[in-house]
Amino acid sequence: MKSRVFSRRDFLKTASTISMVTAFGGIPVDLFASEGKLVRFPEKTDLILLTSRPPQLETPKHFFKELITPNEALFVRWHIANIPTSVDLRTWRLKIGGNIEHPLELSMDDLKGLPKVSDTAVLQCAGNGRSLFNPRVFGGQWGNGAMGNVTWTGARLKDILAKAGVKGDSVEVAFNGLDSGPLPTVPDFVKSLPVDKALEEDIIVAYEMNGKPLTMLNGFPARLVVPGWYGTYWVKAISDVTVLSKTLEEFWMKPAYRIPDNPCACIPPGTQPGKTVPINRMNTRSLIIEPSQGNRLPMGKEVAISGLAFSGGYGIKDVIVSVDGGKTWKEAKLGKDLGKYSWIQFTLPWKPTQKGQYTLMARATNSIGESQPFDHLWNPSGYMLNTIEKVDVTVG
Ligand SMILES: Nc1nc2c(c(=O)[nH]1)N[C@H]1C(S)=C(S)[C@@H](COP(=O)(O)O)O[C@H]1N2
Ligand SMILES: [Mo]
Repeated sequence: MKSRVFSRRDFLKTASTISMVTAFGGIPVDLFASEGKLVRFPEKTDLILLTSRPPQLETPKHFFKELITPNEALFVRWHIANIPTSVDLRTWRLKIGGNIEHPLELSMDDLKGLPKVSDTAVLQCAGNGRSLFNPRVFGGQWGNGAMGNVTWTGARLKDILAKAGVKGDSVEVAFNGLDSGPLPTVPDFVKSLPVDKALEEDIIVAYEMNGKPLTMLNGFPARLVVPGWYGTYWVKAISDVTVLSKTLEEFWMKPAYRIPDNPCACIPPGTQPGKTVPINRMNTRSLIIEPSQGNRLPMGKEVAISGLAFSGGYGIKDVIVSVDGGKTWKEAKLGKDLGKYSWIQFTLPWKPTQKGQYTLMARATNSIGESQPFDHLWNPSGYMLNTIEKVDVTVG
């Protein structure tokens, strides 16, 4: 039986160190917030600080050279200040209630007794890249480091719900974790999925990340994994699953985390949307990791333009790369395929033969033809950024 304990003091110690540094701010020149202040929280390596209470920590760019994001480097995002700092597995239970036949309380051993499944899946915050929105929008000013690719292992939500017996008139399934607001007026972080979505094969209650127990900050002892969908649904430190016979309309589902109800989830910059829907599946993205914005490259020497691409559960068909600001394109070579929810690495060798300024671009297309726009699409919450990025380099 395992329990993971950080004293409140450990956290406070970290927090007080942090309060002495200046808060992260400003729009990064690079598309990653490489300029931000680094901090180290329990079980994590040095990450870029956005806020300390609640912790919002961004992954530094160099970790994106890796196919799998190490546990200690995965970004951290909590919404409300009282986050769990220790969980005792002797008393922890996952409670299943609401519109079901048999209320359940599962221990970690019960959960581990269910068929064990793994998904390698990108976890990405809906607001990843928000600092690049113009006009600027409210919310955490993330660079592009609020994402990671992790192998998640746990029990299928579907198997858990089958044990509980979901009643026929159910509409949604809601998920709550052990975190709470600092005051009763701060809404608890509760999210819901349509019942058909919740019963999909690939949704898991994960108790391992990359073969190890979850880190405290990434949701120990268990979290929801909704492959292909934005991180907001991946409820951490999960404690309650409640089947509902109506739509959940609490704060974190409405008005928060909603997008304009149209195919691009976008509206003219600065305007207000009409109808909105809860944010859901991720769009297609590619990011150039090397070289970086502003790099100087030698002439006549081959370099690799490399990066990663992913889409909301349909796998990447191809990535094309331009070195002339989008006039001409070449298809990049794709790396090892870890499945439709994983990101895939791409690389294109390039030997510049003339001095000058070059604008590198990458554009991914998924297996159902979804791709990336050339222009910034705008929405008032700064969600779903997937513009084709430009990386300017100098040769010679
Ligand atoms: N309990 C709980 N789960 C949560 C959140 C939260 O605030 N509380 N934030 C969500 C959001 S918006 C994101 S992007 C992911 C971030 O997961 P990570 O901290 O493991 O990177 O957790 C999700 N799960
Ligand atoms: Mo998020």
